[in-house]
Amino acid sequence: MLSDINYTLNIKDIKSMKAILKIQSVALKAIHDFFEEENFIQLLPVMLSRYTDPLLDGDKKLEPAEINYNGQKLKLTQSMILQKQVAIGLGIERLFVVSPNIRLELPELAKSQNHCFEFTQIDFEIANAQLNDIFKFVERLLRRVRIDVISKAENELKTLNRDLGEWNESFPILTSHDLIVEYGESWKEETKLDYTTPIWIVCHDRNFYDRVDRSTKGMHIENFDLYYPEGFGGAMSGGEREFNYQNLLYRMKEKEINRFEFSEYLLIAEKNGLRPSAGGGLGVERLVRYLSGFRDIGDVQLFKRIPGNTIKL
Ligand code: ASN
Repeated sequence: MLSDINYTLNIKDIKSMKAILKIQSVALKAIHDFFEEENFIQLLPVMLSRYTDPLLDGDKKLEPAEINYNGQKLKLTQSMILQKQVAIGLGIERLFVVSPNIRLELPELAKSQNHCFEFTQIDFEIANAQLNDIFKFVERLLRRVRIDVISKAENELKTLNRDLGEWNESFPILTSHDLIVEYGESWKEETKLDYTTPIWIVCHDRNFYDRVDRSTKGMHIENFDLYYPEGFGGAMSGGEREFNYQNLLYRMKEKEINRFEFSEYLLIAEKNGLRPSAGGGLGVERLVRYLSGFRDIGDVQLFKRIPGNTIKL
């Protein structure tokens, strides 16, 4: 019986799920079309590697999952940032990957309604780009997705009673410092970020690969998050990248990262194999959640991967 299957999968309403999946298909097609028109090369995802993005984003999670294969310990991808940097260094100047990530978030994060321990991101990187280039590019990309969804998934939006509203031409830019002053340290609680248009939030002390500008007074970190309007929360993160060997070593030390775990990456950097670039990763499930107007990320995954939940299939 279909109703029994729905029960097993925790799908509340198959009609809504089909509408969500149609919206997701239109969004993915718009993203692919846009990247192709903008002369990006699509790389295939990597799922296992010697080391992966250590993340350092403040969310509590377990160590990256590891498997033993042929006498090697390999980690499941948390993000392809390091591979993106190396590919840029090889001269692939504009690239994107539809990249599955495994992040073993602690069960308590289920209540954030914002995290899946397995999800997909559209990870992209542009050689010689700076934050402003990325902002303009993503604003155009998301506008394209929005327009395509409104025109090609009109019926599905109606089924879900979802009105995507209007957006500003360019999205406002705030700093994490502004938000701490306004809301305190817990500014990330998305309900507080209830703007009518997406917003950029810059300068997060996060990862060793984020470029730090020490030329201005204090320390400015050239990275960003993008938040959706209406309190739908985080859309993507990214930044300008550190590519200089000495700076990378310095940042790893600052972040208490064991440099020896990243030996090949650092060797490439030491041989001047990395180049300036910037990019980011757009979470597909979070995009679909926003487009279809659901609050809980689990509601838009056909096969849910919510922290702490028992996997049914
Ligand atoms: N994809 C992100 C980036 O490009 C990294 C991440 O997902 N942690 O910066």
